[in-house]
Amino acid sequence: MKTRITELLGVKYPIIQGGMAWVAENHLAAAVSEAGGLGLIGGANAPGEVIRDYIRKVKEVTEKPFGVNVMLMSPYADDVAKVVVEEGVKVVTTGAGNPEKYMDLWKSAGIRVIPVVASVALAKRMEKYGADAVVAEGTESGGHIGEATTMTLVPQVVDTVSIPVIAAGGIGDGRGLAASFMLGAEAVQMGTRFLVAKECIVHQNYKDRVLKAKDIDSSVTGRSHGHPVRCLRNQMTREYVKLENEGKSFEELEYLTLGALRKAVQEGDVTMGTVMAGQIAGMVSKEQTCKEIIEEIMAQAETLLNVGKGV
Ligand code: TUI
Repeated sequence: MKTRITELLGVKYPIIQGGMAWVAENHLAAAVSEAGGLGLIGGANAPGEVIRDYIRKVKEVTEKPFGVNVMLMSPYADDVAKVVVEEGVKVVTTGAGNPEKYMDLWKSAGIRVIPVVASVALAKRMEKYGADAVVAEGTESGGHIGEATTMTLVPQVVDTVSIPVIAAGGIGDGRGLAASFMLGAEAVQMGTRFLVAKECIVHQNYKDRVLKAKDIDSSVTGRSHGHPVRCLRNQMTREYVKLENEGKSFEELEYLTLGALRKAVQEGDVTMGTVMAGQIAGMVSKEQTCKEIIEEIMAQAETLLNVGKGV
């Protein structure tokens, strides 16, 4: 299934793994890339040197292309932005902000730059600033989210820009990939399905929570503060949303989320930790290797897309 994205990135399959904070480290990124997708290291809130170490570790185990996601709200974003250039990373995606100030630096280093956008306006602006492609991420996603759904955002971005569009948010199987292609996307980005990959280092409690999740098990914290984050419902989200509804400020609620993602990912605290996952969690029901996940999705999507061609 060749598209402008598989050509641009030099990958076999049009599948990109989301650069999930604390989750997408060297093991997951390397496994996805080895399996023919594009693995991403999630920059998250980590210092540049931590990301440098991950980059070197991925290079030790695969010669396939991989990328780094720069989380723009991170206090270390400037630092990570330089590290990707120094380490010769080929692909950078960005999240949770506008990466304009880094575009010249990255483009002159020959990096393929793919901002994640949650609106048509930002997609248009990114194209103007030289982005090679955009990820149009719907509100079904886990983590930091925008308002528009994938179904509405992707075709509107496709209609607006000429660069290729990657769909994200609520995609977890071959049907999601095929549907994204119908909307005009040329690849998909998936996070939640890779959370339960055998190579993914998240705590087993986190994986089990995702595997047991039902369709309506996610909740959005921080809407009233302009920092909406989708995660699976637990004691933390219930307390957060209750206090938010009582009008508590972002600063007053920070104690609930500080370090909470690390608590869930590393310590397996799925009661008071932040269990970021997308709405597709209800459909993720088995642990597989990255290779199994990617090959299963591709086989299913190819069958579905060929039906339309009368094969
Ligand atoms: O970035 C993500 N998802 C993330 S980042 C993250 S780490 C985090 N942890 C706790 C609190 C906050 C973040 C977890 N998940 N997805 C890409 C994404 N970008 N979704 C939405 C956006 C976005 C939203 C508004 C991008 C740009 C934007 O506006 C920029 C502008 O200036 O217009």
